[in-house]
Amino acid sequence: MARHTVATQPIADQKAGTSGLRRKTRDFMAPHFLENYVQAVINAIGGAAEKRFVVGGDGRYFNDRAIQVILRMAAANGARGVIVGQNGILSTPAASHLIRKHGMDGGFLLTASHNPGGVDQDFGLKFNMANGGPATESVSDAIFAQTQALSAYRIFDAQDVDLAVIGQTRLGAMTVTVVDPVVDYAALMATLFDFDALRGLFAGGFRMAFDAMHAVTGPYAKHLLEERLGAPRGTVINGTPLPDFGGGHPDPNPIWAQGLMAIMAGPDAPNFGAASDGDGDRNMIIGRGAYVTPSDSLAVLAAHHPHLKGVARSMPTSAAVDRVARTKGVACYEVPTGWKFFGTLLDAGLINLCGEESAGTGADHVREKDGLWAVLSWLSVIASTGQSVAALMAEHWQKYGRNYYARHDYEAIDTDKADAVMQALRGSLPALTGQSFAGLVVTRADEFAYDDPIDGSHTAHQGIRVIFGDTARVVFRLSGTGTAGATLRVYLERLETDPGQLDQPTAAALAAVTKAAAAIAEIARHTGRQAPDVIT
Ligand code: VG1
Ligand code: CO
Repeated sequence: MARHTVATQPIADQKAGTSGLRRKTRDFMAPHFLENYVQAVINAIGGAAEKRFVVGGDGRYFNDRAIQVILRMAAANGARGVIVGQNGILSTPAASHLIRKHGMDGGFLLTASHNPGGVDQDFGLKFNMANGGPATESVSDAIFAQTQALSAYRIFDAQDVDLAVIGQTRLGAMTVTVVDPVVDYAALMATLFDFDALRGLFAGGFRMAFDAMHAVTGPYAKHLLEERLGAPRGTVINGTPLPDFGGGHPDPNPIWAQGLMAIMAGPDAPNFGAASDGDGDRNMIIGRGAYVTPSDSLAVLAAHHPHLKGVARSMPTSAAVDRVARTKGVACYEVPTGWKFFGTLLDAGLINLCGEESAGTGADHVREKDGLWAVLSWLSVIASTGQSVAALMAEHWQKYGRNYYARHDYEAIDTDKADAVMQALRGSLPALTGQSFAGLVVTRADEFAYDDPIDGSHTAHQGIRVIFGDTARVVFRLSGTGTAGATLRVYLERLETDPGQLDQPTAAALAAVTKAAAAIAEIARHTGRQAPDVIT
């Protein structure tokens, strides 16, 4: 086995977005692309000598090859050991847990999350730090700087490590420990939830459907729900991870989880439905005739939390959770989009619940959002209250009011046109306050920037906010996870507190805000798009 130092050149544009580096799979497969990025990560963290890492991914196409490259590079850079999920499989929250449990120095997570998989689809790599959470902005910046200065990477010439067999092997001086991807994560869940109560729920005839979307959560959900909690076989659907996720987007929302939506709308619908994404960090919650928006889900979990310390949400997430926090007298933080911004608050113990409008909910047990944790949290609320999802939502809205919410995505727009929308919005900000659109008066308009209260870091350009008094808001933001052109996200929200107006169709409830957003941003004029591609 020989160690090589391979000469290379910087590859343009290896800049991580909201959550790691995401590119077309063929880009990742191109000569030096993956190797350059991995070496840049290693350089940015001061080398890999004597360090230990977790490596695993969501099972998408190229996962297996990429892992072998990372193992050979870690060994060649002097790493002491790696923990790898069997067959290269680890959900993102499970990887976060392994990093924390074993005091590792970080983790390489092979995933493009909810993006589709396959040779002509998307691939991605996230680097997580010793706290188990995504690389912070400053580490991400350091990695990017390394990608631009790189002249060589180190790699071993070696046979593939057999990742099918649990146990320990060696790659040079580095130990490779192959672990069952589910066991430690399931053990962690057993410490967080009352499994007896949940078993009682299913023993009493409660039925659910969990859509793993042919992605990583299949084995985790089957073990936890069917084997540990006694839900009948077949509760987990699409439960075998496939390299192309069955051809769909493993994105748990009403658009992409259509099969589950159909089951939940059917005559014999189970009591509860849920889904998770490619790498297992997102969740969708649905009851009989009751889809729960992720923003509402966060608020309901906050309301029923037995010992809430503080909460946080990403800026575009609705203010539903803010109202719960106010009632409970706990702090509520507003951070930029992306889980990396929750890390310092969780590490400091200021919050123990956080979430995003994009189907992400989590807590302080790991440093990633956690799809199955959210599902078990909901099951726990249902078990302890004895109420249906619909009844829980109705009660919640009666008590706190309802934040009607929708996100409109305009996908794969020319980058120039998307930038033009944002530039024009930025330019219009100073004059917006006081103007009226569709009967709504702008009381504040700004571009969101964040000062982290713990590490003092400053993050700018995190979305344009246009606020209409206490009741309505629209946010415009460009996605940082796409791989083709730009995606413009328009987040619409309106608070309704009239007890007789809590059951409107969302589109109707948001009609005025939607109209105002169109007038303010002139998306059609800048992009030629008359309507969004996806509404969630
Ligand atoms: C999206 C979501 C964001 C989430 C990110 C990663 O980012 O909006 O809330 O944190 O995906 O989620 P963007 O920049 O496209 O809006 V995951 O599950 O894809 O790692
Ligand atoms: Co994800």
